[in-house]
Amino acid sequence: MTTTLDALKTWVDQVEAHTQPEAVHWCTGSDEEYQDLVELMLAIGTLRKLNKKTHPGCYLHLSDPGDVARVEHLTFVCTEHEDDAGPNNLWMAPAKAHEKMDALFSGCMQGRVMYVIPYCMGPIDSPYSRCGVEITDSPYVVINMKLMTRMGSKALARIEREGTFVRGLHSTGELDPERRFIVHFPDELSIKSYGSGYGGNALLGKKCHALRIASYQARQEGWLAEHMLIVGLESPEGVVHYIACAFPSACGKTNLAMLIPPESMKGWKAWTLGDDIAWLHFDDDGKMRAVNPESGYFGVVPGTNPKTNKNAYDMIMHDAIFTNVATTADNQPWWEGKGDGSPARDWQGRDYDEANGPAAHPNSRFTVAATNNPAYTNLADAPEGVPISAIVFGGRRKRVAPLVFEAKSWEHGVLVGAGTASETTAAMVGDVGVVRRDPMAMKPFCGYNFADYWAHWLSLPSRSEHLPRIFHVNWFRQDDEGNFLWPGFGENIRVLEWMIERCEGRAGAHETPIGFLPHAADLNTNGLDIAAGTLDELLTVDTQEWRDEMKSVLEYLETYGDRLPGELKAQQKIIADALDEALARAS
Ligand code: OXD
Ligand code: MN
Repeated sequence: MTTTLDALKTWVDQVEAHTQPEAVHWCTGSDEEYQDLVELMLAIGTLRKLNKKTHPGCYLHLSDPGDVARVEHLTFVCTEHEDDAGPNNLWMAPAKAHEKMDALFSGCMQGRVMYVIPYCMGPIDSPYSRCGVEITDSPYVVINMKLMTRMGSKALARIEREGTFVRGLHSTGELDPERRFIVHFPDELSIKSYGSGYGGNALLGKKCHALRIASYQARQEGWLAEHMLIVGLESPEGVVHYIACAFPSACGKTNLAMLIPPESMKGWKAWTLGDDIAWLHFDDDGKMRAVNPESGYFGVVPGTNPKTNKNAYDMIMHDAIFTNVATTADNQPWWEGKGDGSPARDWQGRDYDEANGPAAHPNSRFTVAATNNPAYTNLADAPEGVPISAIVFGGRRKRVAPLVFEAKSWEHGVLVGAGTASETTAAMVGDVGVVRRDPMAMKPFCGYNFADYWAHWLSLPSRSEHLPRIFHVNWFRQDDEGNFLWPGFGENIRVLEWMIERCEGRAGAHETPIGFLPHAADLNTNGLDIAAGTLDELLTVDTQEWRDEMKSVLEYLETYGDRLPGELKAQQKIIADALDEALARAS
């Protein structure tokens, strides 16, 4: 197989000449191709079959122990001017970056097969979708891309029709952290990634294309590429609202996207459209519509059990790839928080020994096609996407942020998004549990200067008169003893129900300096076992704490210097002044 598109053919030929693979394989995306690659990987030992009876079609991949997460400190955005990448990105001049990467790629595929993967991010026939081609020497990447994206012949046909595509070049190289870089050239719509086989670094359609490159493109074209799940909530009356939520990595996006309403919320249904990325476009009527560019999930495994996320638990019982989980004596996958069985071998393939730490890596992952999900809806493949009623920001905060509040306006909502903060998790290399600002949950993923990104968000009212309402949630508030105050998981639908009713103009709320909060009575707590005092605590905002938060947000925003949109500072001042007034009244 090859292509009729000269630009693609020329690029593939150049890469072949430069990396010198033993063979070139154009991926068709067929099931047979997937199976052949699985067999190849089983034969060379980079994939292991899991228990066929309990987990048919499931495989385990154990990665290099030094290659288990995204590497933000080795990820670069290479714009001509450093300021265009902004303080939120590491920057390298494009010419220097190409030179550095080309040296690494030189001859790196000798003795390996070079796979050419045409893929389409988004429904194959949607005007909102964008295509790319990833060249890689990793069969693991190919089989993951098969589950995660619409890849192969159909994508190639679209690329040949359109003539444009994002170029992603990847090699696992030597897996040497000293020779590992993930670099993006947004102006050229290209990505070069070397030295890592880990998902976010190697499956280039995901973070590299669908967020970093796409966010840059989206600004030019007037849409948004966001780190958001998309969930549809159907009320007992059959009305469906779609909500897009941005939470930082490993803060429960997958769980919320797949939530199962509790028994006591009779008649409610939830549909998963996406668990990680949303592309938000405007239709001809100015309505915001979302498509999920992906067609599968690359989710964090630990903590997944029938109580936390039954749909996920069920969907990974078959036809799933596990990366860096442990295994039981009878070769079933095992992880901390599975709630069943015990580990015999850990994620490095060693006999399990508690002294070596967790049996499954805290950032161990599953890869599955979206259609495995019992809450899959074929609207996930609808070219026109789904209309978005509400946008939700949130983070993992032990204190400060209440369970939920609604922004007073779009502009205020942009400030709320820009001020999002979370305690760090195992999804990225570095210390766990440190509070960091993660605006719109895009800190690791925005492909250009955050100041310009916020200006783009702030410009949207000029494109649409029907922008969604913006909310902020915090499922993770704790009491002084470190207990979570809110039960979370399926019960989160109660908070989403309040949002939906706000969108429909039905739910009560009271105005506070930080936004609109529900009274305890505005939340549907029928059948929920929660003490009145706990609910009050969840909905309490400590004025002084939020004043300090606003000061810290301002300090953060000011690191963006002159490019920071004045509107954002004006919004911060409105909130800070209102809090000062409340403090003065109280004293
Ligand atoms: C992810 C992440 O893998 O955000 O989705 O780290
Ligand atoms: Mn993510």
